[in-house]
Amino acid sequence: MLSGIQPTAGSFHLGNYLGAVRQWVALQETHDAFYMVVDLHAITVPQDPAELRANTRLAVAQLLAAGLDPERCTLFVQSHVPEHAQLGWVMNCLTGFGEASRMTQFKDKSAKQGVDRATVGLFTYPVLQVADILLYQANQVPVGEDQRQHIELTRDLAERFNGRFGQTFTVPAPYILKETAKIYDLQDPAVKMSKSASTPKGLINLLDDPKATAKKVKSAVTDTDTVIRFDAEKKPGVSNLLSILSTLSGSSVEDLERSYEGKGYGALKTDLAEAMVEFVTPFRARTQEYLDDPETLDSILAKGAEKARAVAAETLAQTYDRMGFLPAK
Ligand code: AQP
Repeated sequence: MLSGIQPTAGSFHLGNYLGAVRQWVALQETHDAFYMVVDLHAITVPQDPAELRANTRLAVAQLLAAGLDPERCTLFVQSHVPEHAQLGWVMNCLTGFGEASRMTQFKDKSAKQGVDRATVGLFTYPVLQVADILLYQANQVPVGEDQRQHIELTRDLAERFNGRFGQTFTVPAPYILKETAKIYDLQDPAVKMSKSASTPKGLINLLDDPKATAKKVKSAVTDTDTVIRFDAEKKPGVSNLLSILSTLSGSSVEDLERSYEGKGYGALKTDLAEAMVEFVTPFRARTQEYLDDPETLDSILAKGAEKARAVAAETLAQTYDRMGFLPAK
């Protein structure tokens, strides 16, 4: 099991948490799990060095606050394991230019920046992601729906390499939970909640002031109907709120629909705002505790990098050998 998260946003948003990190916490109990903060991916767009450093520690603190346990999983920073960049180059040489050009995340992100400003790194970041996954021989990758195409690319490249050079890589599958595959913008429930595309009112950052979070929930866009029912097509706003509340409260969407029969949207929003505040208040406090102890954070990361490198180095050595690189004496 392998997954990663970018350190770019500062605070994780609700989509990151429900779509990915929450699953990471559950899966560390049942899988040999590798989780990383992907700083190499972060530099596909310009970064201020001091901010990147601070945001990387902040991302690690949030992952620990969310419940990752370094005794149960391998938690590390991508740049601490140079094999990522090394296998990334190999995978670049196996990827067709047209194939990489079809990645919709690149198209969306480069369109936002303007093609002339987009970097070659942004263009090939899905290929680096392929290397991230294959290095650990991961068979499952817990991600949100937006990453499905990249997992498909990973499968294609793993099969291509195995076909050409002999069985080397495990072919992974995406692990995407239907209920939280895509959390939508609270103000525009037709699009995913995203740090770069959402307006501040549509985006819930986990480290925001809980009062501001409650306010955003209460002003979420719904519809002119009054019935609380899950219908992603006709009632995207209400359905989004139901999905979020269902995951946070542990009640099924059907049970929630039943319990809100005859009640208005106000009741749903009030309960969701409460559930959010209940979740983010201790999360913020725990994140701060980890940030206040950078030595512990750094020692967790050092141990994580050591464990990750042991696996990554073995896969890379095997890959180089299969491709015909001379061994370094
Ligand atoms: N809205 C979402 N719903 C469900 N899952 C989501 N993820 C992101 N947004 C949603 C999942 O979060 C994990 C980490 O993603 P990332 O580090 O790549 O963050 P991101 O994709 O950069 O987040 P954004 O907000 O989507 O960034 P921009 O706006 O730059 O594209 C991934 O597993 C992702 O699927």
